[in-house]
Amino acid sequence: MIKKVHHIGIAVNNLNESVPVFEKLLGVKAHVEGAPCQRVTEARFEIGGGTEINLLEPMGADSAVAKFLEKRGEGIHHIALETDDINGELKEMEKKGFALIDKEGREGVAGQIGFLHPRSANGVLVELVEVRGNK
Ligand code: CMX
Repeated sequence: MIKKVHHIGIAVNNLNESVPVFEKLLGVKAHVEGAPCQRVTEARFEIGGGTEINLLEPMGADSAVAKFLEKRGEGIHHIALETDDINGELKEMEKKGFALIDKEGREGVAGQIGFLHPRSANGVLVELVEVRGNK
């Protein structure tokens, strides 16, 4: 079952420029942290109800976010939906006809994560998250 929107990921070229913009917009301070497993540096803003807006700056040219920025420019990169059971949810999504990028959950910043391909969700990259310690 999908519990809520966990975060919205936004691709940016430069966190130093974008963090002040989003601090002004959201009225909260960012928590900035490297996420080498995703080849990005993230600035996370918690905006209530445990939902976050995450700015993503690529760590190098091999990052999925670098490729996205090159092709499409800055903007919304993915939405992340929280579930209690990442592997069960990925199986369910596959049964419902969604194309999986990850057959099984893998380690991410917040817990176990898995992606659905944007071609099966109206052009939106969807991440599923089972938050660490929430089970
Ligand atoms: N949202 C929507 N569409 C996207 C997309 C995105 N984020 N990224 C790529 N696409 C589209 C491309 O525009 C392209 O469309 P067309 O075929 O119409 O041109 C298509 O998907 C294929 O894209 P591509 O540029 O050839 O890129 P790849 O196939 O190499 O990779 C994807 C695309 C989504 C499979 C890959 O980026 C991926 O596995 N992503 C999951 C992991 C990830 O994004 N990690 C980043 C950080 C996440 C985090 O910090 O939480």
